[in-house]
Amino acid sequence: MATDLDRLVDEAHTAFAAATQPAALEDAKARFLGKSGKITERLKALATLTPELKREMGASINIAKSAIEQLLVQRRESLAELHLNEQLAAESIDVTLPGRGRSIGAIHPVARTWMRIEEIFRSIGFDFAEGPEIETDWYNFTALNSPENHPARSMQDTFYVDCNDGAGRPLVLRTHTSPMQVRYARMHRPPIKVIAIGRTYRVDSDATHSPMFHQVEGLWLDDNISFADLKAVYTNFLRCFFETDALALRFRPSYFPFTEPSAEIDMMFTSGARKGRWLEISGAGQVHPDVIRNFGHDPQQTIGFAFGSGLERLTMLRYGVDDLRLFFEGDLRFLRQFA
Ligand code: 2NL
Repeated sequence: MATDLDRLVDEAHTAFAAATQPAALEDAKARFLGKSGKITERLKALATLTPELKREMGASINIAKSAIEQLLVQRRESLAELHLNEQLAAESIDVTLPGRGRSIGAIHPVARTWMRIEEIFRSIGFDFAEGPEIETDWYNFTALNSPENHPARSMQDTFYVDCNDGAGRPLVLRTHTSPMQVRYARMHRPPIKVIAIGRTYRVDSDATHSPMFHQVEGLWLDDNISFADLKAVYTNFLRCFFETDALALRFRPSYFPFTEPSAEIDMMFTSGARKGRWLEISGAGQVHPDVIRNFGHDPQQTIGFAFGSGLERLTMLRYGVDDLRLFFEGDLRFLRQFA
């Protein structure tokens, strides 16, 4: 009989160990200690025995019963601990991991050029004007002497906005920053010394043209401003911008509807690694008398120059960038170099 009870205790031990969830353990408990469990059945069976045997067997069964109860308590505790450990492992926070941090941004090279230009021209007394990128046809073309049938005014060359200024006049994405200079010149009396920088748009997209690009334009008007002043101002700008005095300038005759005479400005580094060939850097000229009139000023009293340069071109020359498209692709490997 004792061996039968020992086997029963072993059986309970095995059954409890096999239960890996609290609910399964309680099921296993019922099989031994429940109302019709194996221990309970044996206790019930005592009723048919003699008092002598009843006492002896009862004591043995109770010993087995306590052993099973103890096994049950142990298994409950070990399951609880197992569950806690699993939970701790699953929900643990590794405080030694590095933080996510924030990546450090950088100023775009074209924006850097923009800021440098602003610093340089402010240092010699130029004001800065910013204005709309959507312009009327009058400010963008007519005021600047662009003939009505000029190809620059065609849909092939200019982005037209699909609405008008309210008086039926067409709106365009400005093709240069000049309309802002027209606005500024009409709001001020000479002397006028102003720079307009910003985004400009043309229907043009290939290896050397982007539909959006940046322009810087300068305008200096007074009663005696000449090409000599243009040369001095632009030379000073290039020397500051490229941080060298070792550069030469050349003016080549050219044509723009808004200036007369007009010139292309070329520059050349005269020493160092970049020494050697003429680089086109700007257009310029004496502001056309008709344009002065459109400013609301008297061309007999007011004279001066204007110039226009591309920011992307200046940036490429300064940092040695050889492909315009790099500025617009947002490739971090390129941009990080300017951080
Ligand atoms: C170019 C040519 C130029 C101007 C821009 C200008 C502005 C006003 C009046 C007269 Cl409001 N002129 N700007 C003048 C000459 C040339 O730029 O091809 N730049 C990249």
